[in-house]
Amino acid sequence: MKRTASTGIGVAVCMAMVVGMAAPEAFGQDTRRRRGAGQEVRPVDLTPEQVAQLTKVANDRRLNVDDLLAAAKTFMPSGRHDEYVLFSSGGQSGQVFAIGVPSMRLLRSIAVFTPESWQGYGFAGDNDPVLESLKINGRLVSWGDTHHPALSETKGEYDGDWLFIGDKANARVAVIDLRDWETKQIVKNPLTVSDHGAAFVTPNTEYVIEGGQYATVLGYGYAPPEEYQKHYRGMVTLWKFDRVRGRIDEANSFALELPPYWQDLADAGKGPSDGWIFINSFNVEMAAGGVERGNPPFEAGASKRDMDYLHIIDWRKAEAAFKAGKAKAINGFPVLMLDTLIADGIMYFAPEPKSPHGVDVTPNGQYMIVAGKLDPHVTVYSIDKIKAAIAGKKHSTKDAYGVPVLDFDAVVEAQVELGLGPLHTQFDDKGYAYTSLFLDSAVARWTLGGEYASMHKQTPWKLVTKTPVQYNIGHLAAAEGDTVSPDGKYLISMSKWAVDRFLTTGPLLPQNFQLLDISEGGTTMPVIYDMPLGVGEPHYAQMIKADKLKSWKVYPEIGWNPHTQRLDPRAPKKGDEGVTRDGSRVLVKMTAVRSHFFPEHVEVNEGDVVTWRITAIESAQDATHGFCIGGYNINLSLEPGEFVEFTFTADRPGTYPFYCTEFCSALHLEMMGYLHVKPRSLGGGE
Ligand code: K7E
Ligand code: CUA
Repeated sequence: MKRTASTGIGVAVCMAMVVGMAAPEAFGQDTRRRRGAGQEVRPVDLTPEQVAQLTKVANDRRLNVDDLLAAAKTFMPSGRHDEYVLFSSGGQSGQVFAIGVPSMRLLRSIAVFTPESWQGYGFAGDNDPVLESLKINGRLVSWGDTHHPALSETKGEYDGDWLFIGDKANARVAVIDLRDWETKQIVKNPLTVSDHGAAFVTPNTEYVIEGGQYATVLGYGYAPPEEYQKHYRGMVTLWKFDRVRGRIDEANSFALELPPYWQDLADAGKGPSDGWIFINSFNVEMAAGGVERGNPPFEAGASKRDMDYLHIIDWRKAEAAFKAGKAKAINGFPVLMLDTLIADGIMYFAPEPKSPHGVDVTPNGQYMIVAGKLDPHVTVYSIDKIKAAIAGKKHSTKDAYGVPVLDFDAVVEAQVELGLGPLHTQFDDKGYAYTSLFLDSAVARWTLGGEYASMHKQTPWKLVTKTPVQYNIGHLAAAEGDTVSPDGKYLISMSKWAVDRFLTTGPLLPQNFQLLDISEGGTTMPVIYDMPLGVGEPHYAQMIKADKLKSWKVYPEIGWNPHTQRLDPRAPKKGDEGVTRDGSRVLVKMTAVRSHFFPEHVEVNEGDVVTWRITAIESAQDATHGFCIGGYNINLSLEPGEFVEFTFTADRPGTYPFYCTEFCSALHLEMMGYLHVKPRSLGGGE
């Protein structure tokens, strides 16, 4: 490119922006100081001057040596990429958040149960397929309470292909494709209103597990609270996952009827416990509440007994019973009833200290760790002992519905005293387990026993250290922490209260994600980062090695339909644009490229039903366009190669500018056009 001395830079900048090259040198910047991914880094050898400089910065900012080390462990130079990605639930925001570790930078939100305009999720005109998928019994339910994300697994390892997440409020499970990080499917549980133990996967993602929580009359039935024990029931649903289609296969999914205890979290067995599902429960008392009638409140009534029941379910036997036609349809969905579960030996209970929250299977599949929030211990169950107890019929009692209860002493391996309010447990590569202590506001590190003790030469089942966190930790998530081979290194404390950790943001405060360095063993386990997350209350998260993700940089072909994940024959091609009419139905075929839409004027009559198709004919990474029509509640994200179709009724006459909502280029503001809706009074719509 030729340039004159006086105007060269300006022309170069303009040209680069118009053709869309991301060419920083054209902006006259010094790019040499900015390091890129993979660029060579020279070892640090501080000169006395640099030491003095660093010391001055530390003292000016009142940082101590631990702070400097923490900063060095988490700082990510521009252009360098994080080693892990944390996929976190977004709580009441209904979304999923992706966060880089160790930098703790928010990389993206993924819209799941709540319409989100930046991603154009739920803003594609009338009958938007996203909004259709969010309807429950015909009513739009446009938010979710996301709790537990689950990465798909192959042989017990995260494979980086899919992410599942449950909506506690509305008993839904979503499927996210990790190639384009978009929600592809939402299934609504036809049995229950709300859930909690969702989502968890079996080691080869045969099933996505959705456990329930608050008992109800299955299938949206009705019964008064006096008939709680008779008519209310719990459930767990096994959603069959079809990897080829990348969808939950509803026709081959089924559920199990459970007693009206409040089932809580679930985990799938692996290795020696593969084929089993473990689910906690509380309110075995079947308290029906009713403070207003002089009854004890739920919180007291549900905590009277010392023991609740760990549900131990043989999912392969359950699958066989389902395939043998033993399920009964409730609201059109197949359910294996309690009598079948008992007769076929599909489900057993084991007593567990009262009001437990988490159940977590160790990486070797040998032990199930149950944390009882009202008990200072974690209780460790052994799968070998469980199997032996079932085979040897060591169940001297039954529950009120006839489910055999295995003898506590026959199945328990150890109880480890950790502190107040243990909730959830994660694992590392050094034979340690990590348990969140809600009431203590701490993370406890303790030793596993069995083969872990011999392998790591450690005293089994023993508390090693506790690190205080701020404050009220719920879940925790370790690097690859739910796999058969956790990485250690990092652990996130999902602290529920922040209180004084950040600037006060009004009475509503952010959550506090705290990063702990767990790379050293023993009593060293410092907090090295506090990340405020002011967008909802996340519950659980999973952390995957970033190089396992196979994310697309752009859609594979121009005209790609993300709903079907293939090229769409309806996608307008360049040169094929235009507006056609068939009676009162109008078809708009449009392309979008830096920096114009084609066509730029679209003329319709009041009352026309307009189908509008846009292809983003871009193949450069990050060359995303938006498309909005103000006043019609329409906004799209048109990622490179993407095809979008939407339909709406042009029932509001006027002159509507439409424009690109993503700052895509220097002439982005010019990337616009007009929708002309001719009023009936002027002959439109006749
Ligand atoms: Cu908040 Cu897993 Cu729903 Cu525990 S859950 S904290
Ligand atoms: Cu396209 Cu802004």
